[in-house]
Amino acid sequence: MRILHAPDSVLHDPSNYVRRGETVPHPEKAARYHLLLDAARNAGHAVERAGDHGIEPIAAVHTQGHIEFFRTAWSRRDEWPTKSDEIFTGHFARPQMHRRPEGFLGLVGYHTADTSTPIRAGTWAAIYGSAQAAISAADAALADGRAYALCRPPGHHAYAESAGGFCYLNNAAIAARRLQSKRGGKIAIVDIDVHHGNGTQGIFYEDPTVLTISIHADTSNYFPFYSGYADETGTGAGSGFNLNLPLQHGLGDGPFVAAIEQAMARVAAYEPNALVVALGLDASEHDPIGALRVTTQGFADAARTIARGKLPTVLVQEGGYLSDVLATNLTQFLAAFDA
Ligand code: Q9C
Ligand code: ZN
Repeated sequence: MRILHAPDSVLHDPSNYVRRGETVPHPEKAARYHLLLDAARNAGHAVERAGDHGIEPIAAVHTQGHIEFFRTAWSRRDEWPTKSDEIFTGHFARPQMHRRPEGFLGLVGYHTADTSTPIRAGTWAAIYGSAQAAISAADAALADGRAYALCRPPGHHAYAESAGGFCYLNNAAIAARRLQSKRGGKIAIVDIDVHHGNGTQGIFYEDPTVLTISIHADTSNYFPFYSGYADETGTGAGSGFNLNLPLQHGLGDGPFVAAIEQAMARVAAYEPNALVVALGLDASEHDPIGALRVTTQGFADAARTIARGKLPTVLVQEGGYLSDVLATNLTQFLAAFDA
């Protein structure tokens, strides 16, 4: 399988964030890029640097304000009161308090939803490169039937104008719009990251031409908390085109793969022209921030279940954090997908 990646991914390497009330080391480290890339290369896949397709495919998903904010944020750091290698705020816009302010201090909290998406000198280059990997992989999937985008930073918690949950630009959503612009018609997104794909859901919530499905650990006491429930089914023209399949914490391969089977049955009924898989690997039993107990065999079964759909497919890396099995889970997923 072709593996599309962007070396600029490593230019963003966050230090700490607030998790469950505590400041802890940030798990979305640049080391993930090297580990996943080496794993794919050692497994014999064709590793390719992503092309530069410009801002237009990103602007198909994100607002101009969001893009300009992150593109220029580091160059505005003289507007930030403290000098450190990271900009992040404690002020966040709320649903009833959502004016986009002019000043930089307020803009940081307008375009981020939590403490996990700091801005560093290399953040824009890294998130732009990560999005380009998704775009290049979409093109590769239309040419070859499938491709893997090694996206880092990840994307599925990012909304049209809000970063959050380690995510800045929604790579899976960008890939979906790229597929749609090249191939036309309907696109499906199946998100198997252990966290609800809230940003992706939000981006397409009123859109019947992109079916969004997320399988994740129940969010009633787990990030992202404020969405991910089974009664969120879309709105307006998008009614009926969002499906959430929350799983009780601690469940393993059987229920995880069964939920993916249910998702793929819905995808088949929808008859899309292509599929995006938001491929988080943090449902792993060994993931440091996960809440499910999926084994390497479970990920291989998941891959076979998705591949049986026989759709042009872009696999977009989402979460999945450093552990002894992260590399193996990726290579076994890719091997099973291709078999
Ligand atoms: N108190 C992905 O896997 N934890 N993101 C936040 C908030 C954030 C995970 C806890 C977990 C984000 C792409
Ligand atoms: Zn995740």
